[in-house]
Amino acid sequence: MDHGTTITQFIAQEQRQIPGATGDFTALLNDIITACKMISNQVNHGALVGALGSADSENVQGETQKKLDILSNEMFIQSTEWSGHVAGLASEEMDDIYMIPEEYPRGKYLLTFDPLDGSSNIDVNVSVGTIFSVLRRDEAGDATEGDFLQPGTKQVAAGYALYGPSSMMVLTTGRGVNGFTLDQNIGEFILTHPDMKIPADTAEFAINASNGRFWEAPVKRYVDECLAGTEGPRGKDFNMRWIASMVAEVHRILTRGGVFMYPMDSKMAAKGLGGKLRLLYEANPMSFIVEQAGGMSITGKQRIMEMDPGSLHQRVPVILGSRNEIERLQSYHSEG
Ligand code: AHM
Ligand code: MG
Repeated sequence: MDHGTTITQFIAQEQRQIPGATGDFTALLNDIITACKMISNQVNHGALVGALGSADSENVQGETQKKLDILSNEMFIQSTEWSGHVAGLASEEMDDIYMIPEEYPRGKYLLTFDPLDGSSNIDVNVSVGTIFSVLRRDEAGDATEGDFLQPGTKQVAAGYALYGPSSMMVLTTGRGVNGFTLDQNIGEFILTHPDMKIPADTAEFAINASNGRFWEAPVKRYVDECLAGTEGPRGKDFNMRWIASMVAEVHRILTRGGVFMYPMDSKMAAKGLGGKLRLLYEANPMSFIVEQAGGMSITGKQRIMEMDPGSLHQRVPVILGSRNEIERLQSYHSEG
């Protein structure tokens, strides 16, 4: 019986076309996939395995950690540290970079991840996800924090796992974007969404409107024009969504188009924050995926993937999605 193409087969076939590929990269992606299957399993079982609720601790950004944030982080480390493919790891849930233990060999890749994004949604059983990004490091030995501070254009691969009604993995290695659905019976991600493309036009946007009074003028103008509908300057009605789970929002945009915004606002500026979402393990991997699917991803004026990161947990404004809408938002930012 034909179960279709597994994600492992797909990656191996892709890598075979790259001259000089050693198989290290395929093996690293396999370890990441294993981590995501383990997290998917815990998320699916939820309260049955006592995984819900707060862990009574905070991460480096002062956010309360959920039990599943910590568990997912541990699963990611356990699945990837031993293999000899990574020189270091960095995660939303760890203050500093994670050094590979003495007993394991070091590899040529760096891995950044948000083990469970949107975790405020866990206890209410709404979709959450894992986001990851793979960078290269050419020197031997242990990684330093500085090695991770590469612009998003240097990413070798990026992806996310979405734990929703079905669990999915969406991946890019710079040759388009492909989506795989977890077949729980055989424990494999199967290619179900080949060559995903974001439609250039849309009539749907996503933003946390409760921050409206803090937005900058270009975002306020864009949203006001959408809300004005057929009578306004856009001449059409728009629909709005806010899941508060970036993986689920990006997945919707990859499936049917749309705009996602977590823009800069005066409330965050007053706290000295550069935005809500983190550059290295949220904004950059999502930008790589969105651009590979034909969309755009900017801070407002600037392409996110061209930013030079200043620190591991740096935050940035994020505006991404259907090309024609993001170009419009970019032009509003350049004017104002
Ligand atoms: P997290 O990494 O702590 O889960 O935060 C990131 C999440 C995104 O998935 C989502 O877009 C955003 O935070 C929601 O923020 P808000 O609660 O302000 O609407
Ligand atoms: Mg996150």
